Amino acid sequence: MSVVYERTKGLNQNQSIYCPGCTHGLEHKLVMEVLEELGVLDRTIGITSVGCSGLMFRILNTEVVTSLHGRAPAVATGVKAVQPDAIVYIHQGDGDALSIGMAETISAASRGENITVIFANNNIYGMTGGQMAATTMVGDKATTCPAGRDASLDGNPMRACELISQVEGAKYVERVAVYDVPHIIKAKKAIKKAFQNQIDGHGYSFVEILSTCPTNWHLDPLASMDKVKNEMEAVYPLGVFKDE
Ligand SMILES: Cc1ncc(C[n+]2csc(CCOP(=O)(O)OP(=O)(O)O)c2C)c(N)n1
Ligand code: SF4
Repeated sequence: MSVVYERTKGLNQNQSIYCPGCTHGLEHKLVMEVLEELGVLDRTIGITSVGCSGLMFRILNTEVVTSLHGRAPAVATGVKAVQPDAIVYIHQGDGDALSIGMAETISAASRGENITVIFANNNIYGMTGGQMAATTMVGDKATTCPAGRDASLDGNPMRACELISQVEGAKYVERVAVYDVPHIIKAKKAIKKAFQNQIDGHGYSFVEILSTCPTNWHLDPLASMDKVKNEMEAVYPLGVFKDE
């Protein structure tokens, strides 16, 4: 009998650290499969942000460096500088990348750092219990906007790909989703391209993945996937924003 599917060597045997229906785990799996297919698992260093995915070191078989909230781009820059042969990537949430870490995100893109960013946009601060994030959509409820985000009071949601694609140093910027198999396949292709760019020395690549947080959205896993498809995609359109 031939083997048609195997667990990627990039994931260890530990139980998932995420809530049921959270897409962080699926995103790690895609990243690890890509790194294994590219043959670079043993020279990859992941940089965690602060947020739920900050615990990714528990389930990954790659090296992982933990950084302070919002500071993953600076840590990734330093790691790449001292280990230029390492494949360095960041997995960070929207609170980390676009709120406390916005300056770092834009600066790393502007410098054209040869790193890969996997940006999980789940519309909310997950780890700390569901506060409004820079990405929270107008009308969506969070603990800090219980009546729903009001643009006149709280500002408008920030669109990462639209912003970062305007930054000169950014080379590849794409937004993907993972709510069904065709989209998962597309997301994996984008992730692979982002890592291939780094291997080829092309510079800064940014992949935004529309993600779920069933726990703080107060939805079950299937309804969460539907929300991404029916609501998030309208505010955050999928596609390639830059490919130089
Ligand atoms: C300097 C600092 N400020 C605030 C916090 C609290 N904090 C921890 S995680 C987090 C937000 C995480 O949200 P996000 O980046 O969207 O990731 P998620 O948990 O949703 O994956 C905040 C505000 C902190 N750890 N450090
Ligand atoms: S709180 Fe949200 S982001 Fe964090 S693990 Fe649970 S579902 Fe995922």
